[in-house]
Amino acid sequence: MDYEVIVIGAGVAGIYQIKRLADLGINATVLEAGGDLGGTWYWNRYPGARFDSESYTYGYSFSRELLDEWHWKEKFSGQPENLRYLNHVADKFGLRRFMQFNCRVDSAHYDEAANLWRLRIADGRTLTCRFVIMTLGLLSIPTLPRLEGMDSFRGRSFHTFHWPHEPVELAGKKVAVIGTGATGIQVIGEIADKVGELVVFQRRPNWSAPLNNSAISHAEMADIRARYDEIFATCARTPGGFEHEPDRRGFYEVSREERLALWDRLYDEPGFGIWLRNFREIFTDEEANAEFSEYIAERIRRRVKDPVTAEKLIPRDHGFGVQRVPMETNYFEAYNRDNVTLVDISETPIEAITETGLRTSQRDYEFDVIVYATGFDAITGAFDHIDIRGVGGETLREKWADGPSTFLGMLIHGFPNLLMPAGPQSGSASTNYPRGIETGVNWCTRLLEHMWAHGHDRAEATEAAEKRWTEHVVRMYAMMLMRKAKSWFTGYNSNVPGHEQGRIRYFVYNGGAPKYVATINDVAAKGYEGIEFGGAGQATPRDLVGGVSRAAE
Ligand code: NA7
Repeated sequence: MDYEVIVIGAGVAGIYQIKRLADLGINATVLEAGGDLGGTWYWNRYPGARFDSESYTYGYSFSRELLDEWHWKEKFSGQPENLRYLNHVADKFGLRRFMQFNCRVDSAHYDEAANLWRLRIADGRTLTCRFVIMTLGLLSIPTLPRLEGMDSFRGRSFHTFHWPHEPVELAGKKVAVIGTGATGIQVIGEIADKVGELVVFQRRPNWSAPLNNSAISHAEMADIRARYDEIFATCARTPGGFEHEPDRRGFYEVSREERLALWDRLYDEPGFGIWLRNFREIFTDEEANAEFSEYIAERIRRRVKDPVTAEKLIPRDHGFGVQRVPMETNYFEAYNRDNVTLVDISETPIEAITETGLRTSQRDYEFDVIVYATGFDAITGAFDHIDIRGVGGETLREKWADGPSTFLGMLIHGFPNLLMPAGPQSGSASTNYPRGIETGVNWCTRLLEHMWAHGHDRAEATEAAEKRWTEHVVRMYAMMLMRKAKSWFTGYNSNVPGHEQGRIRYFVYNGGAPKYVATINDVAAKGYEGIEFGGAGQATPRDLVGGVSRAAE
């Protein structure tokens, strides 16, 4: 066997996972498809890419020294700085030597007789391991529209995820942006005043609100450092894993004036407060949601000068917050500029990409650059891209064809020794990712330690436990207005075969971080109820699991 553990993916989760394994002296490696570490922050280099989480709640919490030495320069830090941070973490803890880059895993097959996983790498190698840990990212498979002529365009075109590493000259250029999700909204706000001409092709508008970013001074950072314990404790007790706590007053218990006062305040505050500090009924009660959505619509009307454009930017098919809320900087003001045009492609669809631009049902456009901000094959897409086979050759792709089923979002019946610290239906999928990721990695690592301590060499979620968890996840959707929205939260993607119909996929756990953590801790405390173990009953000798591999040596 080549490794005791192979981790797939060197993003925020993979970096922390290998740190934990390295500390334990386990023979482990990380395989990463990209040319370097960083995951989301390695790939998404488009202008305007930044956190929507407060930077200091996004960073790792596991090392006091790291917390004490890192200065987040902005409340919502941008991609270059975020990538620098992840590199700093990897270098500080000597993790790079466990990582293999440009290493795409094509398949992972469980060999029942030998009780090991056999991974085929795109470079032709086969690697074996006892445990495989999937830290693949929830939004790591970008999806492009299926439009005629896409290869014929003679200018430059790319998905935001594949934004080139070298600077892209935009000054004076005619630029198209297709898509107005969180990504499109970041790009548009950032480039509107830098390009010659910008045409935004919008299929459905999204509700969004100001990010209200600002710099963090040395004095402010010193204050944040002094409060880190308190900050992480707050994140741990809020449903979203942020500092933002919902307003516990009942929506209907306070007057309309009090509601407006709260909303006026939240609109000017930084970050997701407008979403997560709001009344809880916004997520569950149609009327409450409609009243708040109308409040935000008024804000849009006040910011966008042309009333026709303003109305086009106001969503009609869903209420505020039932899809992931994009946070914006100068987004609505972009449409007040003479060089920016909004094209509603629900009225005039794109018919084809041409050699010189694109054609809608109404007219031809010429562009130098076409930016596809068209989203991702979310949550399960990265799993579907690897040929994963478990017991009896069952493929995960088939098993999850109608949506994922998991135990705690971390194990899958029929796929022993495969762990997902931040998998579909886990607590991290709907919360401030790194907070959920640390929880998931710690839990998976503890499970492995438990197994090594007891000489277990096989762990598999029982069918009953998986069914129970999945039904629990499904039941929680019943309360959420989110179930009605066509968004990646529920598995909708018009560019992925089988995902166009808006049939709900129960992707995320909606019970909130505290309940999730309590549940998984309880499972562990009860001796991993719901997991069947195989193997001896005495500790695995250290030399069988140890001797951490140093890929780069
Ligand atoms: P999203 O939120 O899935 O947004 C994708 C956008 O692209 C959305 O406006 C889509 O319109 C649009 N889209 C997708 N396919 C097409 C085609 N074929 N034609 C026209 N328009 C299209 O992805 P993002 O990258 O913005 O955000 C993903 C997450 O990244 C975000 O939530 C954060 O967590 C970070 P639609 O609404 O489907 O009509």
